[in-house]
Amino acid sequence: ERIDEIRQWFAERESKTSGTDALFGRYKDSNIIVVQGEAFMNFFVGKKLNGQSLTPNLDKLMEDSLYFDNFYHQTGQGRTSDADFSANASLHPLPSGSVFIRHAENVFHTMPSILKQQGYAANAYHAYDGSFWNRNRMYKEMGYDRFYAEHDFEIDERLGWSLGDRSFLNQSVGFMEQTSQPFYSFLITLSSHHPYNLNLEEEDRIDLGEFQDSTFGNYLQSMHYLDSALGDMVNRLKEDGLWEKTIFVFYGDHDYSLNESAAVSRLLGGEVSAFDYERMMAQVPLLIHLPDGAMAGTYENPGGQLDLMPTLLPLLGIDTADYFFMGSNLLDRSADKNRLVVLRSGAFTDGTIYYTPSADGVFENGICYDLATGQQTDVNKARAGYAEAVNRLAISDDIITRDLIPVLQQN
Ligand code: GP9
Repeated sequence: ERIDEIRQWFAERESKTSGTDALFGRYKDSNIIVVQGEAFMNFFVGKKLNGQSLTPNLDKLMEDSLYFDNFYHQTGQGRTSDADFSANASLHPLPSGSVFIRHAENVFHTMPSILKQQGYAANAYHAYDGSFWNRNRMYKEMGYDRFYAEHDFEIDERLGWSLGDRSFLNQSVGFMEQTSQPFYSFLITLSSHHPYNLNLEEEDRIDLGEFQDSTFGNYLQSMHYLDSALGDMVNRLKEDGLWEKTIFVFYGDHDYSLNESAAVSRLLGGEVSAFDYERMMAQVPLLIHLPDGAMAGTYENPGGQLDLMPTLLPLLGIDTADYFFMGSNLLDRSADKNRLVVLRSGAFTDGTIYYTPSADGVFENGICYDLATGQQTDVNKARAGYAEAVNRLAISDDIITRDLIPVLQQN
């Protein structure tokens, strides 16, 4: 019975979208490079500190990219591994623990495995101990050809936990140059990990002013460094002739583990309400650069990490209808009226309201905000969304904990 209910949910969701977007298949056989940025949030993107741009390279990249500025991380206790799982399997992470550790042996419809069937090479890159978050095992199960971990890199820039992002991204592009095309490359940066106190070269430093010698200041500094490393990576991809053959994606993985709403208010030059701050802590940037720079602009429709695969695969001409993805295509605007971004906490948004659950789990005790005003509104406006959010999380949990994809696939 439960299997039928779950099948029904996917079938109904499918029938509510046109299933196509204007760009379907336009970038067939392009390479895909996805960079997942450690603790990289959205609130400082495009902002200035003491007259200096915090993210000058992303700002420039945005000029010919799609920038989703109402995009949410959907992670739980599995942090970086949850972001990876959400983006590469389009299911919600678990309410406790990490899917990478608890259910690595399961069958999932993953980005590398789907692209491998289309003749792609698929590699993962992360310059740290390969056993962290059970990646050695999980990446094999997910279908990557190879996982380039710490021992594959020359540690010629020691920073934070391991190799500095600048060298990591640069050496990773070197490996990609040796890889048959088309390829899918998934990279996870690391230098900007908490507690953010990096011993940086003078040229990577910015004047932190009032935030000097604070963890918040160090955070902004480490984000600026990652932005700079990304800029160098993009330049190298352009020099090497890969840029025009590649869909390049950057998104942040999760929040920054700080409670700094007063500092954020000062950075942004205006009082940030408790609700604004809560929402900021849930938002990360998503940038997609298409090979011909098409569709550039800022997109305000809400989205989340689960939407990555359903958005990217159609660009390559891959129909996602047969896969059990819980996310939806951000470029299929016919899906907007049914769009609901559900966070692991149970919070959700449809782009007009944002619901925050209460700790006791009673619907009426949660808070519903009207996004047009930023003010609290009648909680009943969130009733339908709440039922759907609870349903989605339960479906995803059942699929994962009972390894249901092989069963769901049977006719
Ligand atoms: C380590 C890195 C950190 O490999 O991914 O993970 P986090 O602590 O941010 O979840």
